Amino acid sequence: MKRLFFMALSLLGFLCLSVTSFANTTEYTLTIARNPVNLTGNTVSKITINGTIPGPTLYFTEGDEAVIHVINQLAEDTSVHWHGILLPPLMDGVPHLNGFTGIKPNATFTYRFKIRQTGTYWYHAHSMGQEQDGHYGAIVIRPQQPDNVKVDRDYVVMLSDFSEEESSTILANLKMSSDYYQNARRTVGDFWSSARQQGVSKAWEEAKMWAEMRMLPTDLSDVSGYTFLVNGKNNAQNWTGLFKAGEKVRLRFINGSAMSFYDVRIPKLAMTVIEADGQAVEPVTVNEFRFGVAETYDVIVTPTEDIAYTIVAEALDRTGFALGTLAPQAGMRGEMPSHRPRTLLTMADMGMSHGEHANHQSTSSTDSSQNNKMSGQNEHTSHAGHQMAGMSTDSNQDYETGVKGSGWADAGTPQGDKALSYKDLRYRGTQADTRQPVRDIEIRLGGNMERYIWTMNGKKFANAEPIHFEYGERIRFKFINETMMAHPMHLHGMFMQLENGQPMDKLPNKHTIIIAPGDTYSALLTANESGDWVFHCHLLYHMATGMMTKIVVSKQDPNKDYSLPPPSSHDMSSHDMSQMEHSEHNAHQSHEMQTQPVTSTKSADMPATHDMSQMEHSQHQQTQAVDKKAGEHHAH
Ligand SMILES: [Cu+2]
Repeated sequence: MKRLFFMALSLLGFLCLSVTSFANTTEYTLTIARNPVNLTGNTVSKITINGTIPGPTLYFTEGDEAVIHVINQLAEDTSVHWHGILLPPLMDGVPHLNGFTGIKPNATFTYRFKIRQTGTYWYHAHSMGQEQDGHYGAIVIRPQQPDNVKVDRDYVVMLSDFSEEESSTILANLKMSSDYYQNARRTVGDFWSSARQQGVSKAWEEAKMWAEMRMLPTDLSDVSGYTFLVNGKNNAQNWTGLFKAGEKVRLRFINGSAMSFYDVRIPKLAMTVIEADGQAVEPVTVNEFRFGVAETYDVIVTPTEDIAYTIVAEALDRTGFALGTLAPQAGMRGEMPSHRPRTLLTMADMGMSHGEHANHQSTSSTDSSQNNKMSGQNEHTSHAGHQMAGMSTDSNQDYETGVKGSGWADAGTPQGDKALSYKDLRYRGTQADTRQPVRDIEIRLGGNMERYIWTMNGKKFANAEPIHFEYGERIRFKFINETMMAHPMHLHGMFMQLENGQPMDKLPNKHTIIIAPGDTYSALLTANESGDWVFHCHLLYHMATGMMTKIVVSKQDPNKDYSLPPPSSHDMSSHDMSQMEHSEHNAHQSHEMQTQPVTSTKSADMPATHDMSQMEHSQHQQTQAVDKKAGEHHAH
């Protein structure tokens, strides 16, 4: 009896707790306006949110009712998209979808949605090029329960690429000539240095091929000349996060750039990645990570010395850095980095050396580095070489940073350092849906450089038919990148599970997946959010010139049972590649452990993975229940 009473009491307590926390409304007002901004020595008119670039960081707690009033003081329509947030389609903020018509000049639009997730996200305009012009900011969602990741400091580190030019001017320049910003074009000197390496006739053949394709081997990025910012500060302004030696610091990295990828590192500090795209992953300790446009990574660092550490985000085209500082007091500055060599595109980036690639793998590591040189890369010890020494694979779909031997893969990671790879990402928790997909959807990424048009399955957005999914359907996207650029593919409204060689219940959730040049990737999706959602490349000028499509998820059928079979931890993805990858991953793991003392210490400074998984699991189930309720609501 006593026991029953106690149970009733705790149930009552639980109900009270959930009622109060569920009733919590968190309200913000964002004013979008033009203001003079000087980050480069020249004052230019840019878009600000509440007067600043980036806009204010919005903090929520899981379960909150978010209410955000957006006041448009621009002379043109605007919008706000909540990047990575699960919400009703009308609140997603894409004009001309789901009945949302954009926010007219001098009008106010109020966004309302329930927060059903935790993590680091961001918001930005989905109108013209406004995002490039300053219309973006960070979102941090804290868990309802005390956070299972205990830290002493917690900072947003938002990277962006600032230009004095207006986005409309940049787009016009690209339309005029796709190599407008290629000031780093291949020189006669480059030709003779590759001629020395591979003989004049081969070098000539290659140069002719690039010319015929109207591409330059430096095309890894197509806009340069940016000033890179950390939380809106340029390198001289030096954004600084304070710490006391020995403290645990959480850094919420957000790549809010319009067009720029980075290699991110903090010399002398190992980073333990705990979330990717806001979603929990099992801790993995790295020295650096390749950072795609629109992705986020949460890392934990523990600086032990009373010195200034430099946060280094080096742009992929090596034209600049976004720099910040972690220091025991303000005004300190760590070591300044020097640029790594700029890599050139190779045949592997073109997806043209797959045959060679297969051979490549079976050769010894010495031969591999020889191969690297032959394909025109800079001569230094590359990460790819390091990986190859300990692994054997004959799959092109290797989830490394691009196809081996490609310019994209050549991050210039020092020997012995570990760069994060997509296949390191394991969902922290158990994926609820471990079903095999019922069908594959092929997404071919293409482009026409002469007209600066970017396409999905050969069509630009204006001409593309939407892709239809049944509510609850399990599908697989197969991405085939037929271009020489990486495309960060972003799906609105739902998370994809990247098939990175992990078991089905451990596939990481991603809202944005970098598809490396000439590479293929696949991802699973449970279509459990009804509505119209866009799926697009997050490089702003690729999206603006057509690399976008619409996905339509049907309404829930009230007579249908959508309950899922219990998650299976043994189920592997039916994808052959993935199975191969899995065994490789184990090999990779043990390889890393032998050569990377840094990874073996991770359990010491992180909570036990097991406990975290359990907490995540219950959180996840809660989310599922909310999902279902939201779905039922739509059906009425
Ligand atoms: Cu793209």
